[in-house]
Amino acid sequence: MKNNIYTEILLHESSEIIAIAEKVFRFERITPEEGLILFQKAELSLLGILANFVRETKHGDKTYFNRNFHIEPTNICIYNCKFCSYVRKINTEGAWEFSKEDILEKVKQYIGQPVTEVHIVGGVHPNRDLHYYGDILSEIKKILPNIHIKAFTAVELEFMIKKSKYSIEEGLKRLKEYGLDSIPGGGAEIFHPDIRSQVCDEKSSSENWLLIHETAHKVGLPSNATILYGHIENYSHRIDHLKKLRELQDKTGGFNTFIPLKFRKENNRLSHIEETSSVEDLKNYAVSRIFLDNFPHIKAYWPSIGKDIAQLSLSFGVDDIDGTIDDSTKIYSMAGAEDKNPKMTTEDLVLLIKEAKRVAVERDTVYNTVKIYN
Ligand code: V47
Ligand code: SF4
Repeated sequence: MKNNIYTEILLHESSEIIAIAEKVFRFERITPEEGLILFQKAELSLLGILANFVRETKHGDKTYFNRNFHIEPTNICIYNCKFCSYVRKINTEGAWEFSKEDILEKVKQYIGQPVTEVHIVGGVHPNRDLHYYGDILSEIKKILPNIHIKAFTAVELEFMIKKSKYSIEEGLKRLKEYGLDSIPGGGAEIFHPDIRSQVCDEKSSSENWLLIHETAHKVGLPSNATILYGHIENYSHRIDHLKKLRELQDKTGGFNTFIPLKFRKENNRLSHIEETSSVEDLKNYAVSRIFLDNFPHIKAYWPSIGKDIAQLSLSFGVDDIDGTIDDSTKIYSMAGAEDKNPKMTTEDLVLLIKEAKRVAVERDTVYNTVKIYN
């Protein structure tokens, strides 16, 4: 029956698309050229079937989430990426920096609560080095000894490690000693130099982003990866990005999750660009799932994409929807995302997953199962 339906759908596709689809069903890796063809020519319905095939082969109906909160220590940043809505210069209106005490007070609110992860990212503050942040990490671990600390994008790491005069490897090892457990996927944006030079010229190069993640994997820190899509890039730049990630993952196996981040246009210097449609967003999740055959997980980050598309994405290759968040991030509300106070209870997340006829699995950061909600 299922085979007949697939045949019916494939009847409407060209022979080159059918050949790619057959490769996916045979568990063969698709080439960058084939990835580009999928972006350019495949119907959304077929992409959904292929991405769902890969997703269900890896995870069945399981859909992951966690109990987490964010800390954004500062929006003061030495860089000025064109897409960034929350960056401010020191001593200007709207700039914030939480003191160590403020940060630790926030952490104390979670004593006795079943959160498993704190996600810490912010601007690249000119005066803060590795030891300043390292000290905060170790204080957090004293307050919540079992919490997993996923902290600092490669861009923040590059700066603080250099400021403290360490090599990348030594710096990451020092941070691990202070309490760092893994690295989030931010700062990747778009690796292709033609686009990177136009949207975030000054900050870490793609080579350094990849090197920092490679080194993190080497010293035992797993990480995530992102792409910022839907601004001035085209499909070939997206495929170039995915190719570089797939190659690094072949080498290290240290990435857990790939998180496509949809460009949101409010309050930044790319506001003249229209945001992508939902069809484009689903297509992007699906091609990412099909192309990144060596990434265990694809995440729809609901504070950025919205709850409805996050729910739909579960049929387009996504198996993870991030976590409870607890209204602790401003990055996306300042850039125009629908949810101005992003917060979901465990019950909300489970319901969202169950409505999509999937099985909700609470996980920790590295995908150990905490609880299955049947
Ligand atoms: O690197 C900034 C992005 C990222 C905008 O690892 C924007 O689990 C869209 O990386 N429109 C930081 N995106 C957030 C991030 C992240 C989020 C959730 C989970 C994980 C994880 C990582 O936010 C930045 C940049 O790519 N960003 N401004 C904007 N206007
Ligand atoms: Fe700074 Fe990050 Fe904003 Fe770029 S995206 S300006 S690095 S805070």
